[in-house]
Amino acid sequence: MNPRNRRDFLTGAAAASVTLAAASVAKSALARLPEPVIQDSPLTQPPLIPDTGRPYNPVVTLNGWTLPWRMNNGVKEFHLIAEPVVREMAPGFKAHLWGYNGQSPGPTIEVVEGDKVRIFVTNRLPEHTSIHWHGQRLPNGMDGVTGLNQPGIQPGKTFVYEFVARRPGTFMYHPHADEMTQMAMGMMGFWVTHPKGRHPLIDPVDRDFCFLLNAYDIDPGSYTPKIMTMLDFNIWSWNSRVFPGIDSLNVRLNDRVRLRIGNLTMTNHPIHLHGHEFMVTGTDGGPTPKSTRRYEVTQDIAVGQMRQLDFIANEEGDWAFHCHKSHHTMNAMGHKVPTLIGVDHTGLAKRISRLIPDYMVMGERGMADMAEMEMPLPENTIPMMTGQGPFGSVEMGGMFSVLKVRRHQKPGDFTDPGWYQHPKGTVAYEWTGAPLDEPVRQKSAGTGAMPRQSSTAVEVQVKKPGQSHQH
Ligand SMILES: [Cu+2]
Repeated sequence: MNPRNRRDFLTGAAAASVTLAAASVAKSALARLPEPVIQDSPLTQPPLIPDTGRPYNPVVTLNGWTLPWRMNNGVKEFHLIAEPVVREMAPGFKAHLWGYNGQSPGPTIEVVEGDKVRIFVTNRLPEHTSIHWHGQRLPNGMDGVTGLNQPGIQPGKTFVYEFVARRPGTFMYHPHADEMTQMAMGMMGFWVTHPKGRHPLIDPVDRDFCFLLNAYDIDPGSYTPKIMTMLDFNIWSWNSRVFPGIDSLNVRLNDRVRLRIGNLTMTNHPIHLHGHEFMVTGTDGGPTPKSTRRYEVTQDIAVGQMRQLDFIANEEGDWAFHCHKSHHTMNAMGHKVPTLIGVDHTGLAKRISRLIPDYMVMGERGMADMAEMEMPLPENTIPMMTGQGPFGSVEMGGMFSVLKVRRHQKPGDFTDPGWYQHPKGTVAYEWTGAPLDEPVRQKSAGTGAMPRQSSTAVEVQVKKPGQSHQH
């Protein structure tokens, strides 16, 4: 932006704030800041229908919300407050995080391609911060890297970022100041730039959902993430919520649905949708060329990446939607339990319980028991795998939700329709006919390129639950 444009761009009151931002914010300037909106609820808020500026179809942020703006001489003005927050990650489990405007992640920012945007950032953290607008084309001095592009925003100060949202797509924002701490504490948010008018590569959709993948290391019974953890996180969340605290994605049968997902964890997540195939219609660089699109049911999302997945929700039901790394669909506790499948504790447990009355054996038949048990848990901890479905425990945690496709969901209605009522004869059922005979096992030594080498059978000794003899 050349100096002349810059003068045009910074008009009136906002220009005054910019001048003051690097020093202290005077009372007169504060009076002119856009009113910061603080969100108290961790639940999914309805889409924010734009009442000023170019029209667009708003997104729905899963367990989140969109930040309202103020239009000031053709500039969209937003106000973010970086501050400590208490985030309910699931009912019964609260985390002490850092975030923006009352929640972690911060609010989603929605603008339209070509919009002039001014974002005021007030720092109420105990240390300096900054915001990097991940993926955007912008003037170098607005890129938010502390020390490189700007000084850090000191506690109590407000800085102003200004740029034109030049290309449509899916973006994120996060600090670029003491990043290890501030990201581990939950400072991040989503950004969507909608196309102005019809775009050849961006189809209009009926429902547009977005959320961030994030992760924390919070010991059972505690509230604050450990910030030194590099890879071994124990809370795998979508928008700082874990199953069963993640809201379902509720859509109408035959809706065109878009899922925008950004990854600000320290590992990749293969995101898997049941019952439908989607196409990757957008990546970090914006909409994908049509020639590159193909149907998928799982999309891996690497660290720092954004992906936009489009599909038609044309199968009714309650469809699982989750990260396919099985440890990422579990909550804390799962990591340090040894594998005890096949280990018979009979006798041992009885002897130990004489010494420790509360002693309980875990994992002897697999871990599913954990989901059913009324196990005593430390305060502020939710079970490793839980969540009641219509047929019992879903045995999930972490990065898991449900896509609910319903014939009678009204257009624009995002409320939970309840569990799917399966038509008669369309649910897997128990076989009640003749019992299983011992199956005939293949005894052939094999032929061809790789015949069996040894005639000595090597067998793993397996002891099944409820059997005292070996077999
Ligand atoms: Cu994952």
